[in-house]
Amino acid sequence: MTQPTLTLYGTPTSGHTHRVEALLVLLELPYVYIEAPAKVRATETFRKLNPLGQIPVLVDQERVFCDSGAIMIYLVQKYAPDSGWLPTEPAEAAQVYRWLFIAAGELRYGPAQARGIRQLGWAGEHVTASEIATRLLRFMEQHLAGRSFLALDHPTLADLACYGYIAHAPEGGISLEAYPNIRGWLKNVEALPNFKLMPDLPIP
Ligand SMILES: N[C@@H](CCC(=O)N[C@@H](CS)C(=O)NCC(=O)O)C(=O)O
Repeated sequence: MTQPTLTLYGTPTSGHTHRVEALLVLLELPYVYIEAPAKVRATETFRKLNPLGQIPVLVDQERVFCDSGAIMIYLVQKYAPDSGWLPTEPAEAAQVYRWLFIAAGELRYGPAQARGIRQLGWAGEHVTASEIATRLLRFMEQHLAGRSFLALDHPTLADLACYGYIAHAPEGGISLEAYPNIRGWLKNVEALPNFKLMPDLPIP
């Protein structure tokens, strides 16, 4: 297969960007990275790529892909369909999709929101985000009992989608101290060969 020409727009502190970048690295797909902080996202040029003004955005040749979950699914289906990151068997795939939707729901409005409020100037109530985070973390803790990875017995997009904002939850004042299964799962993800870490922000 010819090497793809992929361009990723993102920022280093964005967990949404991180999950896509981690996948690109794990799949050994070469890419160009363009940093797109708020100033860049407000430009007409960027809004042509994503009218929502959000990162990540992936451009593959002339085609533009938005939304981290959609981008990850696209990358696996196009470049690594047999890799196991997104199984084709429907019941297995559903287990992975479940976590992609949790990543866009409870994870985004819980741990990610709390970190955004504390670190990045996002608007919102920390107490509300904290409640959503606690509910999610309690569920994940019991779900991960006896499991190494979130969706299946091997790593999938589910793990990449959830890793960043869980690993960096303490930066938003959400402690992982009470969740040993979650901390074990984070180590399993970090131990994947070639796994790209997300840079730390100071813990408040
Ligand atoms: N559903 C989107 C959400 C992405 C998202 O919220 N990105 C944030 C940065 S982490 C962003 O671009 N926020 C700017 C904005 O919403 O105006 C995805 O999964 O890619």
